[in-house]
Amino acid sequence: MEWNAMAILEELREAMVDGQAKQAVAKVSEGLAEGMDAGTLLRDGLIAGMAEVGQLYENGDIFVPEMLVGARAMSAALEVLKPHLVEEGVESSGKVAIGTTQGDLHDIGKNLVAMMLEGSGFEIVDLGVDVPADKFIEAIREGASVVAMSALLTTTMTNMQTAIEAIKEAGLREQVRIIIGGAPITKAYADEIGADGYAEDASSAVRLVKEVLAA
Ligand code: B1M
Repeated sequence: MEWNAMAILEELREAMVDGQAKQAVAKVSEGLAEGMDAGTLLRDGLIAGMAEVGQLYENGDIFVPEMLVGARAMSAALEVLKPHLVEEGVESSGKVAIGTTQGDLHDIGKNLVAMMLEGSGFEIVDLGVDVPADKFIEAIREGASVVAMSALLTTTMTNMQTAIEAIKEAGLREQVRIIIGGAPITKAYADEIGADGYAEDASSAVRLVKEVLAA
């Protein structure tokens, strides 16, 4: 990789850690103007920077407010990247309702998954964060053929199971595919709670939605 591209990625990571939204937007724009790949800016700049923020928090070197400004910087930079991450002009291939599970306010990963799915031609119903089971149920009744749930906390991942049970009780389980993801989630957990699949990141989520719809 060229020196300038490496410097941009380093400055992007620093912008995440320092919570500098303007700097993050400027560096993403600069990278794109230099011809850098949107995936590289996302993976080696934004996501790497966010991982560093998480590590600093875990070590007690920063606290929630710093984590929040880091997240704001990432969201601002993602808006600039969005048109470059998504392929335009694809016909709708199905309706996906996506949301962060009840009690959980983390939405960056969920938004990224939604963006990539949208860019791959799926119609997205974004239910937001802290989504209770009945919101997912309502979305299925309104035609969602896939429900994608995200959780970032070990304390909220169990609400995925609660939602799946509620969907079963509502008699809707057979007509929807349910997939899950988020940092603490594993394939084993997806199997345990009766989800149809697990995706590790946003691009595998796109593959997974295609797979479960074809099954
Ligand atoms: Co929070 N937080 N946080 N936080 N936060 C984590 C998750 C944590 C791991 C930090 C740490 O301790 N190292 C820790 C959880 C520990 C645990 O449960 N094991 C934690 C904690 C403890 C908390 C609070 C409890 C802190 C407090 O208040 N004491 C609190 C909880 C609030 C709540 O939700 N009720 C809290 C709050 C916050 C902020 C609000 C400050 C902010 C979120 C802002 C926002 O999202 N708008 C925040 C942040 C930013 C983080 C970290 C630093 C970064 C998360 C992130 O955005 N990552 C995080 C540490 C970390 O992850 N390293 C941390 C980038 C994002 C692109 O990755 O979300 O993993 P990710 O998404 C990936 C994949 O997981 C996957 O694809 C995405 C793209 O590749 N994926 C899916 C995600 N969802 C998917 C759905 C799918 C498929 C794939 O559907 C099929």
